[in-house]
Amino acid sequence: MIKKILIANRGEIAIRVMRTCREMGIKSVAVFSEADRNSMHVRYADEAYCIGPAPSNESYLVIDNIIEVAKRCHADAIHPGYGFLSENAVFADRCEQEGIIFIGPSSHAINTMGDKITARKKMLGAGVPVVPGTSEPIKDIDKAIKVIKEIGLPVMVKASAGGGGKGMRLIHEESEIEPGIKAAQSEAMAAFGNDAVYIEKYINSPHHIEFQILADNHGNCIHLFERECSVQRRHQKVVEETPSPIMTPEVRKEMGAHAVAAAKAVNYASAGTIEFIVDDDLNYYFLEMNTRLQVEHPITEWVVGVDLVKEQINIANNLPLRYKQEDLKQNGHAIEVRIYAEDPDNNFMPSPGKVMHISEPLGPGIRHDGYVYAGYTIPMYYDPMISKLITWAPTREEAVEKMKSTLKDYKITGIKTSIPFLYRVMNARPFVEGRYNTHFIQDNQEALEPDHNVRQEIKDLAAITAFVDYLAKLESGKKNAPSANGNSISNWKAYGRKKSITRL
Ligand code: MV4
Repeated sequence: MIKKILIANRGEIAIRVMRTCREMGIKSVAVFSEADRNSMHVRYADEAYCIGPAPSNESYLVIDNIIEVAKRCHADAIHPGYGFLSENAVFADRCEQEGIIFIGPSSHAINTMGDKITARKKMLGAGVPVVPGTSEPIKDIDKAIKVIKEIGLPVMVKASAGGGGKGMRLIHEESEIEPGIKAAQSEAMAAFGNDAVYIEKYINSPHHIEFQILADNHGNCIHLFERECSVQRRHQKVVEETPSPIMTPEVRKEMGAHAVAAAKAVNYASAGTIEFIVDDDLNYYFLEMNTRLQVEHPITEWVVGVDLVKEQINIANNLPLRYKQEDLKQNGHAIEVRIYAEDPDNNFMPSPGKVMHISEPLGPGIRHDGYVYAGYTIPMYYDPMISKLITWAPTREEAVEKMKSTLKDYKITGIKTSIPFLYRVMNARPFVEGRYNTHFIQDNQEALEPDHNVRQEIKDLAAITAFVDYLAKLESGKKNAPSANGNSISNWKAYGRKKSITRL
């Protein structure tokens, strides 16, 4: 049984994993870069070791240094968190060679799913729907043109070694096919050292819906339902929620079964996520599998009532899954927002620096996974995500309202954060009504602008003023007809007073 785990990560996820270790009576070991000496994950762990200078390719990504610490402190296992080495098959293999348990899937599963063309082929074999397209690397442009004519334009060219939006290209018309494929190939070579690209039919305005799965080393696999992750900005998720507002019980059941089939096709063991793109008619297609614990795992934990890190550790201990599919159900509604140290009112510029004050929200139905504290300086070397706020309520409507009031309660000074932007997302009508897809942020730019509420008030006032004017004109025969202009001073006063309470 695992008694000591090295957490090969930093920030909120390192602490998240350590909490479950503590709960399970497992010792935790932190590793840290020179920029992270004062980081909370170092303080939280039972032991901590420096593994190199600030840049992650000299610390959190150096396999030899991490393995050396694990051996020196006799850790039984390594949890990679997300990012860094979490989907590195070489690292998973190396752990095994060194007799250390990698808390994650096999290198075979990581490799198969990491290569998108191989993954597509596997899914086709397993009867999982994939986007119509090619399942071999494009070699011959004339053949590619023929295939594209069959599929129909527009299409996407994607790098086989890419994923998460990296190495993608949209092709609208025939003249773009040849240059598009060539450019995609050379970009893929430069970015990944692998020029294999494939083609998919372009799905317009899709939803991003993913299924959480858990699989053990005994052939058992279950899904823990979906997460709706369509609110994204530049392929970065901003908000995630479960259940998806567009899902039906029938489609959920079918997609869940396909997610399990996808995991079984690569003999998956551990926690994993199957990403689908879904169109408005709820046609769904496998996109990729993430072979790690994801940032947004807490919403699933809350609605399904499962500690995913605990299950990962149990699976790594070779225990059989303790849940059967029939045991699981979705209870209530959870929403997560990602809080970044960036300035949403200045083109999302990174805003590292010293946190002067932080008052984290508390209360029923609120979870906060973070790591920063007052006096802490956020280093500029890593991901700018500083925390995740999760709300739960019996209904979606209440979970949204709770998130709005929780964002109002959350105060951080010293740095800029995306909190005001997230509030505007929670307030935007398409989000409130649950009618949004991956174009949500683009399609609602005006409503998501800093002074939207103030501007809306000006527009409302203008409309009222015009209406009063109109009434005045209708009554123009009468004496002392009210003049809109005559009233406007008090309107501006009202506006000035309101501004301070409306503005976030
Ligand atoms: C697509 C697509 C439309 N059609 N593939 C972007 C991230 C990567 N995981 C795949 N992505 C997309 N693939 C086809 N055939 C549209 C996207 C896409 C997207 C997908 C999910 C969430 C947000 C997105 C934003 C833009 C484009």
